[in-house]
Amino acid sequence: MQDAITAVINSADVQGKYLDANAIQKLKNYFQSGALRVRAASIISANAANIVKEAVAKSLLYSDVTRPGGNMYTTRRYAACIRDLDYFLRYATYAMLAGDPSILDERVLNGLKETYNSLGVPISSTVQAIQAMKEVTASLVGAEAGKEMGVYFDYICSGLS
Ligand SMILES: CCC1=C(C)/C(=C/C2=NC(=C\c3[nH]c(/C=C4\NC(=O)[C@H](C)[C@H]4CC)c(C)c3CCC(=O)O)/C(CCC(=O)O)=C2C)NC1=O
Repeated sequence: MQDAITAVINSADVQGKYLDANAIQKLKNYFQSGALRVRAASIISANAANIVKEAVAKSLLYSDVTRPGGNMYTTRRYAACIRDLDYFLRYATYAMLAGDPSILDERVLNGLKETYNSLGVPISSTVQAIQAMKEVTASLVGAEAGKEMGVYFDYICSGLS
């Protein structure tokens, strides 16, 4: 896993150089948004179950996926879907704290699309649910932090598409 700081330092180190103005600016932006990131993470962790529940209500409930024959039909599969959404929320929060998406590649997206395809988990409905989590989260943490979380929700969606 990388974060905004190691990303900047690794890239300077590869060139055997001190940080240039651009790298310093990246670090400044990251440190300046530090309090915002920590505050957002704390709001999200206190409301995680509700964020998932509201997002499901907005996007999946009473749709084809929850009806007989749908991929969320049966308690076991419904629970697996809720669990997956909670994974996405938790790992997007980690990535937002780190200011870097690499943890999503390593722990979430690696092999996920193939797993979903082989189990018939519909990607488009999953993406809709993640987009709904993005909206619900933004309404809780505010526009600025919501935008930052949105980067990582979108990252998961493009990794699945
Ligand atoms: C931390 C990283 C991580 C992720 C991301 C993960 C995902 C993941 N989701 C799975 C299943 C599943 N995922 C879903 C999800 C959904 N079905 C829908 O219709 C909805 C659109 C959607 C929810 C948004 C369902 C229903 C299953 C069970 C499918 C089945 O067994 O038939 C499986 C197969 C094994 C299992 O059932 O546990 C994995 C590995 N596991 C991990 O360890």
